[in-house]
Amino acid sequence: MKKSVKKFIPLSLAFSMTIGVTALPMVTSAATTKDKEIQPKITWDQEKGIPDFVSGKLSKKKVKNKGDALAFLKEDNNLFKVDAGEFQVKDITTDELGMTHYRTEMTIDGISVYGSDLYVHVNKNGEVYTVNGEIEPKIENKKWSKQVKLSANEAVAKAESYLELPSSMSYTSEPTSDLYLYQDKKQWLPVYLVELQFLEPYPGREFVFVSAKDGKVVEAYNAISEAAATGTGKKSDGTTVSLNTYSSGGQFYLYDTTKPMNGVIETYTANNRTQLPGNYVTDNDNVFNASAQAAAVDAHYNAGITYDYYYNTFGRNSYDDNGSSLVSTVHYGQDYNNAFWNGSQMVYGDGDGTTFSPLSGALDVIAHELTHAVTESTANLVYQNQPGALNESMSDVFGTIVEAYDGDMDWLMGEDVYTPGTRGDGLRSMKDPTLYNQPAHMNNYVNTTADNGGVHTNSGIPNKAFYNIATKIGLDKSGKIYYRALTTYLTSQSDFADARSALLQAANDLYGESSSEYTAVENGFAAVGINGSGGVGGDETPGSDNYEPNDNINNAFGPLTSGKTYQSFISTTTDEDFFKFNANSGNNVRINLSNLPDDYDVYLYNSGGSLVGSSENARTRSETINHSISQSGTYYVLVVGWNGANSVSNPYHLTVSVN
Ligand code: D38
Ligand code: ZN
Repeated sequence: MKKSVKKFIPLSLAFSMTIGVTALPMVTSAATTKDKEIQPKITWDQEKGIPDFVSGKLSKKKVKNKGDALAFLKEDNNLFKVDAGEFQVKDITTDELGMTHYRTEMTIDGISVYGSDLYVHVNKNGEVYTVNGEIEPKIENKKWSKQVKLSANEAVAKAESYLELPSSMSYTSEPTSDLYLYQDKKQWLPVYLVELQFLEPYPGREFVFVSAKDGKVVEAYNAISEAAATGTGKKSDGTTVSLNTYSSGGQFYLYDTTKPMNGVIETYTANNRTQLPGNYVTDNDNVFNASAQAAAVDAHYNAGITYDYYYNTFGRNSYDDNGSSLVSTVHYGQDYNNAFWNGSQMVYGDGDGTTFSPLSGALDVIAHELTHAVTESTANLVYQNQPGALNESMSDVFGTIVEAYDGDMDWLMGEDVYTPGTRGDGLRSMKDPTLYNQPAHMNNYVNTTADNGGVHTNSGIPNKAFYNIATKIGLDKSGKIYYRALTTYLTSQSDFADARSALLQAANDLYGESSSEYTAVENGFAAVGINGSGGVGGDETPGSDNYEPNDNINNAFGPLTSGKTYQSFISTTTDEDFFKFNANSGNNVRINLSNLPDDYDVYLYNSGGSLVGSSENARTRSETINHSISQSGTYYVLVVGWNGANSVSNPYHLTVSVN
């Protein structure tokens, strides 16, 4: 509430500005000719047009007790005099200066007026020297209590259903429900002010104003955010860090409300069980230094750093860029040697103490998990085969970058928690994936059905490409290029070749096609055997099918460049390869299929999907179709093995010439 600066105001003026408050002959008489120079000082509540702080010699009679104080308000006081209702003394204190303070509340028809606290302050001599607070001068004096139709308990039930709280609530203190007169959109009405304190399903100190007339909620707010606190925590590495916490009911929680999020960063413990999210991690004195708290401190602190990285670097507000809560649970299961993102939150095991120490102790692990969430809400790379390995690689890439953002640069993943008894090792290496049984080149791509098609294995190939790039242009620029590719160009089915294209496009956008950054991406991928297959007519990669999936007319690869030779594979008995090209009416098209390892055939379809040409020579004889185009449009070429013919070792050569 805006208040004017404290200043002397002649009483006549005070009087004229006082609306709805009876005049003050008494105060004038209190300032008798004898002490005329002592004018009361008045500050004003400008919204209500009434004084809210008045100091001076205000009382005529001595005020010795509660009754005198009320009598003063009723008879002597004119500045704060109300037309309706009366005052009740709620509290009396006497301080070390010998002054007595009567805290009163305005009531009408026995109902307290919400927010109408008025203090009467009495000095050692029994003189009222200050009156301050808020009154409501404009309420009608009527039988408000007649309008009350709900009981206090019914109001609690209305508040609970308004907040959609579960039926089995456990309150941290007994709900209260008190009747007040309350102004809602200029209308006065009796309400129950219901206060509910709880920790689940979210930390709440909810104040709900329920109309006592009809049970409607007229106002509600959660006061818990006022409990934000700053504590300290001891991490598993022994360092002490500052933590954003909050206090409630005499306890402190790993609950961070300080970020510009819609949600919060909150950390739970599963208490070595597997129920998620588990229970809040609490502490009595906001110093989270017990050894059993270290895993939670690590998770909470590291989630904050990862949030900061994405927010400060890219303006990304949490994993979904919508400020959603970052929820972590530690002490998941028993001796659990892993960590994961479950689609809604991060989960960390304690490890068995030999293979792993508690996994939240590693910032790269936390950034890895959180990046799975970022990927899920952006490119949404499916967690299988090449897209799955790319998904893994993105998590390792940002695991590395976020750890470096925190001042700890290395090329290993999980080294801070993996095999606590062995120094210098990790789970994966970006620099040399082969150290941990990962391929570092397409020549060694692992075809497997295990681990969703080897997502944690083949990630070594794009990881090594990242290493190649980052060692040329640095982590900052690499992070920008990778983030842009992840959030702007990659899609759910993107494979390694698509990642190359996406990263090249991102590098082009940010630094230009002739920049050293662009070249670094090109060379970084070429060195692991991922060349320009995404670009039409580029070099082919031995042993890999660069144009898959092109198994039907709708995902045909192309448009092909006229006259260029494309190498690819019919890799299974049922594989079919579609390509497309554009041609105009009057063009002559020549399709050549050669270098055949087996009996392959070729077919030509028009844009309507009708067969317009074919070549079905026996055995490994080359195939040729000549066709003159009568209608402009997209045409489709189908390469297929006769009777299941295929080869994963020898690529066919396809050339389409449009003249
Ligand atoms: C090694 C050993 C034992 C267990 C594991 C690995 C051993 O050497 O004996 C299991 N494990 C843990 C991890 N990877 N495999 C580490 C984490 C870290 C580095 C992020 C990891 N977790 C997977 C992920 O987030 O991708 O990579 C968890 C995937 C779970 C999907 N169901
Ligand atoms: Zn992962």
